[in-house]
Amino acid sequence: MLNYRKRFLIVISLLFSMLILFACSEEESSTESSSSGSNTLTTIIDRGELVCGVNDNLTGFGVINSAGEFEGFDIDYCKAVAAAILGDSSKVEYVPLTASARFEALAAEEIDILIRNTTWTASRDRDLGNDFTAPTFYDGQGMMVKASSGYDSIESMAGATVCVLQGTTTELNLDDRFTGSGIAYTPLTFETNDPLQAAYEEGRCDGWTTDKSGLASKRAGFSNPSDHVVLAETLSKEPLGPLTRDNDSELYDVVQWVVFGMMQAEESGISSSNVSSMAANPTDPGMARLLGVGFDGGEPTDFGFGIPVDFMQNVISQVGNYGEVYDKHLVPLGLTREGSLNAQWTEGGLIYAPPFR
Ligand SMILES: N[C@@H](CCC(=O)N[C@@H](CS)C(=O)NCC(=O)O)C(=O)O
Repeated sequence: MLNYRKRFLIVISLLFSMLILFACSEEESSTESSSSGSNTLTTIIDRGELVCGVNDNLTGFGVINSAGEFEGFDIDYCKAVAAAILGDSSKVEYVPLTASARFEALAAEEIDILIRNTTWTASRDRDLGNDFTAPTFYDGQGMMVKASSGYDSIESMAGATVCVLQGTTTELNLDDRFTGSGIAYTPLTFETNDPLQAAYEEGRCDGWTTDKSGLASKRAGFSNPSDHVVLAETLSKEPLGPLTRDNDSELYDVVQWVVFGMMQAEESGISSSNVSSMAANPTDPGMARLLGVGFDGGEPTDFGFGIPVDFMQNVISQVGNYGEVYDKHLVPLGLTREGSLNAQWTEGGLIYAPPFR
């Protein structure tokens, strides 16, 4: 009898410890899955809207137009991502950010993605915990001076005061270039662009340095652009493009392949005006894979992005291919593609998409 009771107790305590063990391992695995990086793609789908961190003060890239709407090259990439994920390019909440606030806003999950003329660098990629997609615009830093100043090179600017924005690569490159070459200068730094521009116009600084695309944009906004000259020298490499948080690979992969998809569409001759006929009748299997349709009676290829297989059709019909977006926003600033890094690879540039296969 005693023996039976003892056995019963052993079985009960064994069952009990197994229960505890199971509960603990459950807890462990659930913490593990929640700490293994968030899935912002799911959040965007559930919310029905993409929250995009942008610039609101840079004509051509991100600006609020006279109708009170955001527009520009970067804005079109926010729209493209929304079209890919949600099937509707208008499902975007734009969050305007200064250069110095942008990375914190992304890390704090105030935005899903940052598309704000942002340069891909090692420290921003690694230390700040971001993931950059392929660049959408290859830029470089320049220096703008008044035409009347007589400055014609960086070397001629010894002793100059230079206006620069805080929290940018610009600030660091400026010092590399001047201090590195033993050229004395005084930086005048600003948190936002408008007071910087005022200081430049009032002559409180002799030069204004930033990305050459930014200088083209600001120069075009002056009442008399020819009063200002952008020096020929390019001080740095500024590859600009979208970024997501580290370990957010579902969203990252979607953004990356939207970027590539727009490049590939241009290369394949698919534009907003012909995408529906190309999708109805693709001329080759590669085009069918890009547009998420079958070829010659076959099934469409699903790359497993977790969004509709024909996502690139929505992107191209609602936003356009790379060339359409570039021509619309950047050509008016005088940023021609021919002979630049932003030409297609087939024309000597760096705009190149890996295979959709
Ligand atoms: N690409 C550089 C510079 C980015 C930047 O903030 N550029 C300035 C001038 S092109 C800008 O966006 N100004 C608009 C503003 O801050 O209001 C970076 O990522 O640090």
